[in-house]
Amino acid sequence: MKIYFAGSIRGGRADAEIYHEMILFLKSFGQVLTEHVGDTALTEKGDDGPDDPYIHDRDMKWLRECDLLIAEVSHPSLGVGYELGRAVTLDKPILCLHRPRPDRPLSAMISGCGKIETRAYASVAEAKDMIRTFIKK
Ligand code: 6K6
Repeated sequence: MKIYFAGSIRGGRADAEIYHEMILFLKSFGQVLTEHVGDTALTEKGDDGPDDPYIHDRDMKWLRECDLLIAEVSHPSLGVGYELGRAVTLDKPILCLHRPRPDRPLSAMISGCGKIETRAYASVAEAKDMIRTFIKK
């Protein structure tokens, strides 16, 4: 199974450790195409890698190839929102995980999308249960 994990990069890396834990867990189900998203050494500023058109085209290829997309959306990211929209168009199964915050409600374009399964979690252990249930469906 090919899994596309989406999480904030240039949007900010405050949740990088959580992405890392989720990706480690996802690897027990299959191949995570976007393992770099959970690299805790990666900062929002680091731009010493490939150029942006390369990143976009490679990630879109992976998005087309994947069997499902799991996104952690507590920390808002334009790139993750873009990936979600594209994945909806590609008819991919999508699970969006977030830690609810009263001062920062999830975008209605995510929570209101019938093709995106959105789940609120409090702990990574709880998120892992949600991931397991989603993948086994
Ligand atoms: C590292 C630091 C800054 O830029 C980089 C290299 N960039 C990326 N490499 C791989 N995937 C990326 C990169 N930038 C964005 N993405 C994709 O968009 C990932 O799959 C993430 O899920 C999402 C993050 O978007 P932003 O807008 O937060 O960067």
